[in-house]
Amino acid sequence: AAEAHQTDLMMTIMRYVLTEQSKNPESRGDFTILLSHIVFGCKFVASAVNKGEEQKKLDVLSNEVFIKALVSSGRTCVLVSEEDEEATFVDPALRGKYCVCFDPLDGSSNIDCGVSIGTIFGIYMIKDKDNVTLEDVLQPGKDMLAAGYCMYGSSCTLVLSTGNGVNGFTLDPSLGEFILTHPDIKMPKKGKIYSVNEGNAKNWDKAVATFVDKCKYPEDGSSPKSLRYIGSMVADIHRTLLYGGIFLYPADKKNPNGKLRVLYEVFPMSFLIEEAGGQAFTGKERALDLVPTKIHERSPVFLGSYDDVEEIKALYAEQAKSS
Ligand code: P6P
Repeated sequence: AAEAHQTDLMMTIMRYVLTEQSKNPESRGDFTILLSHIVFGCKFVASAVNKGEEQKKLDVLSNEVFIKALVSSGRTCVLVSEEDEEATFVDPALRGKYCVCFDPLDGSSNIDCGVSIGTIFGIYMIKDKDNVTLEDVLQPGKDMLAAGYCMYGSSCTLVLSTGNGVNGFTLDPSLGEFILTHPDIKMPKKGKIYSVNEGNAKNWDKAVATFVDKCKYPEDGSSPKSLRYIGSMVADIHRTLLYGGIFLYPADKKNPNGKLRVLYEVFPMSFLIEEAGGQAFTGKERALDLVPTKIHERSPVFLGSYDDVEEIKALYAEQAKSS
């Protein structure tokens, strides 16, 4: 008991990652170093958001901070950012073995009204260190090694998975440390919430329209689901992870590929949702099986509690048969 007392120090995100690293004896700590630079970027953005910087400056500032932090980590070789039209190929002298796809400040249009926004990131291992190409970031989401988001709201919460479940860490500003507050997040198998922009209902396909109708007018006499839609993906997904339910950003007649970006919105969130026991579906296939061809391509996405996504999959299967 005395020993336990000695070591029972609070779990910080870096101690957690080091514990994970120690499970792979051959690991040289590169991933831990990469993650420490991502954590630095999140702390920097958290303080800038709290200073109430105006949106335009914050968008550019957060992108610069993450690009500089990732390059200077010496552990990356290709970076894809929502803010940059082209991928960043790291100078060979500073090259490492990881690729990072990220949205430095997703939902930033919500800053001025105080709605939570966030950084979303996904991490891949490059295929061939001596031949670094765009192919290294056009891998299917299932090949990601890790993914996470940092939500900047009333508190700053970093949610991370390195492939062994999902853990949430809350920034303690007095310590400047992310402390484990949500260990091993697991989603309810079925939820009572659906999350979609109903303003697009006019343009939905039959499967989505039927699914949403069933949420509002259940045929089995159960009570209707609640609609919760914040319009900031990190906030909507954080609630979905903790409370369950389903988040939908469907294709519609105007946007056949939906709105959300594959590499740094759909893939990282799908990775987390699956690690927490849920599912992520594009309307055609498992989201993480998608093989992107362009770094800013979009995809429709339905993600959340396992049973809820099963229902939309069944409706798309029916729609495919009758089309
Ligand atoms: P809509 C924010 O602009 C964003 O990229 C995501 O964070 C969010 O889920 C989505 O767009 C909201 O889109 O069309 O409902 O406003």
